[in-house]
Amino acid sequence: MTHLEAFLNAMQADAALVHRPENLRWLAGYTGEGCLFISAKRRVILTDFRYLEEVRIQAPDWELEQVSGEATYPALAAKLARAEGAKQLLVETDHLTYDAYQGFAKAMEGIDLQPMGGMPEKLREIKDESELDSIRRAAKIASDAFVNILPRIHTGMTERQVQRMLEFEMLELGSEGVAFDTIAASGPNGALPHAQPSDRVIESGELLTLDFGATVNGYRSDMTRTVGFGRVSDALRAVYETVRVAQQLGLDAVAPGKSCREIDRVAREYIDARYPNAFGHSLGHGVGLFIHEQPRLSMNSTDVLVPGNVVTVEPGVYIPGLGGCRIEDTVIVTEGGIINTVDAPKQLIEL
Ligand SMILES: [Mn+2]
Repeated sequence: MTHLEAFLNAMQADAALVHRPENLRWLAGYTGEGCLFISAKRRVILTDFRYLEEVRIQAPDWELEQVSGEATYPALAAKLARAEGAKQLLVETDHLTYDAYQGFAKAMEGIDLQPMGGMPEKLREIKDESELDSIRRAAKIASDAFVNILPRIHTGMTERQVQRMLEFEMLELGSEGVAFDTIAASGPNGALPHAQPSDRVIESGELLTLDFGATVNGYRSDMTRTVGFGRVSDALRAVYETVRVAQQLGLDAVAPGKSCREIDRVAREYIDARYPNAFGHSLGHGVGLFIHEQPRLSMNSTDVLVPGNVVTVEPGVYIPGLGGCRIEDTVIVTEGGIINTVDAPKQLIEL
């Protein structure tokens, strides 16, 4: 079944208007601007002059409606909805701005605009072979980039210098761009789970947490490694070892049919017993066209893993004043277990 067929099967309305760029790519293979109008009979890309050629090349099976002058997005979408006799139209209310929504609502008086809800997100949870291939290629680029720069990073460099080196290496290896803002957090900055790289100079005895990913065909990868510099203290070494074991426990727990909450619990209990209140985020998340997708490995998830899911396993320990450590892999759930897309080393490296 194609993504579009799955979408039509799940669509509880006469028609839908899709705006998220990632969903345009997922449904139509189209990477330009604009939106999609989808009904049982019509599949239409609405866009402007700049993208007409992209539509013809990337989505030859789709009809095209050109936005221009009076023919605005709301006017064209309303024309299509009325021509189809649509009574309800799904829209991404969690993506459209208030003003954009008002524009469509005004043009479509008499048509019931309804939230699309989590429908496309739910469908995107299960990746097909071509999506998995892109994610694996992105993960390999990131892993290789990390291994390649290890001999070149050293004390005296700033976090931002390491960030630039890592990102440049991923681009050199074929990444379309970074999957998200790279995190490079050294010393006490490691206690901030989402620290922004700064001009702080890395010193001997410190840990450096690198959280980064590459992008291939719009699909992202996600990995984190923490490395040491010089001789790392016993306190930091113990933090590292706790996270490493917790991450392995989490990986070992991932399998089809397993509850996401249970997987989170296994890693969390191990850390909580040693460092109470030091692991405050969830264990992992889905990865795909978005860096954060469903399903989530978290305390309040009700999801159960199925083959085709792609999730991260990323426990961490964060101790204000001392520092922190996180280790993360992205794994594919298969019929028989998992495929780990990340193959970079996980023992404590002291540079
Ligand atoms: Mn992550």
